[in-house]
Amino acid sequence: MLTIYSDDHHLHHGRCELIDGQLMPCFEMPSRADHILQRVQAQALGPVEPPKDHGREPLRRVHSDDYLAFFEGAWARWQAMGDDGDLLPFTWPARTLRAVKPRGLHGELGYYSFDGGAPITAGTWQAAYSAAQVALTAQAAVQAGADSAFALCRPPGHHAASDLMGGYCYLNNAAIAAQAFIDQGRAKVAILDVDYHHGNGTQSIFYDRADVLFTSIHGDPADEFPFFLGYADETGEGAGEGFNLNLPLPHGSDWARWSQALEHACQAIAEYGAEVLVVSLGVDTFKQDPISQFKLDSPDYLTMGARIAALGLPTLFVMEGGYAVEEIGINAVNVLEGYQTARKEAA
Ligand code: OKP
Ligand code: ZN
Repeated sequence: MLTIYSDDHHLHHGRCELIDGQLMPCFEMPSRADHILQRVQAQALGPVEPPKDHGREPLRRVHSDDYLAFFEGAWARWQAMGDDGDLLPFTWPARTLRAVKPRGLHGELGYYSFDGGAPITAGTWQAAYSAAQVALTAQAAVQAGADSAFALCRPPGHHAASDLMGGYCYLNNAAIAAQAFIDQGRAKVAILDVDYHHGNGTQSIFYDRADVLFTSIHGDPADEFPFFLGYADETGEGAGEGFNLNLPLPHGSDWARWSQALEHACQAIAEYGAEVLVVSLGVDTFKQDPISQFKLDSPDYLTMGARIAALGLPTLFVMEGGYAVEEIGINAVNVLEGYQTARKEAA
């Protein structure tokens, strides 16, 4: 399987995040992608290639122009104010307030975010832009006929909505790739989001559309980030009614329980008649993940990959979360190896 990877992710290294009442070093750190790349190479998964630049246009198909302009320019504005720490929002247009767009940097940042988990640093735009190009380059390989490809994206993307950053995410790599498949002539694209957290950004981008089916298995938002989206009764709206499937699971869910939800999601994808599959691949479902509450073990990821392969669809894997840094490479690449082995046996 081809892997697309860019070193540019090193340009994004947030200093700290607020979690459980404490300032902690960011869990979403550069060594995550480094470990995955090392494992891809150690297991000889396949060639590793840099991204091609597909430009800004495919990003504009998913994100608003004003959001992209704000994100690209935010660091320079922050610097001009004489600051060089991480730029973080601290006020949001919650209930009783108005979602007007303020003029100043901090107001605008609150307008374009939904939490304080997405710091902007000097290199964040470039890292996120390159991650989107990683996704688009891997997408192009699948569109050109490859059975599968792995977009080793960092920062992740599935929490980012059309004009909102949050949850470590800025540009929605998986959504940008799914939209590229549509724009290149695919009629039905399925997204399977196996990250521990609900992919609220991806859901919102495709919520009123029938050409992209969004399915997600995640920690019950009643108890888990992002809290305000990801419930089972969110089934889509308008033309998209019936094309959004949320499968929330309780804290402590293990492979026995998780794999039932995977079966459910896979059946929905098969019934939908998808032509191509985008997997939002988070491995923060791992039992030792420091911020998550599922109990999957490393061998389970091989089985996960094999079940995804049984769908028989061209598949683009897009890296999302996973914070047990020592094991992230083993777990992520296990999914890809499980997939690849099953596809070879089926051929
Ligand atoms: C991203 B992905 C506030 C952050 C709260 C956010 C978790 C984001 C997970 N400091 N936690 O889905 O793995
Ligand atoms: Zn996650």
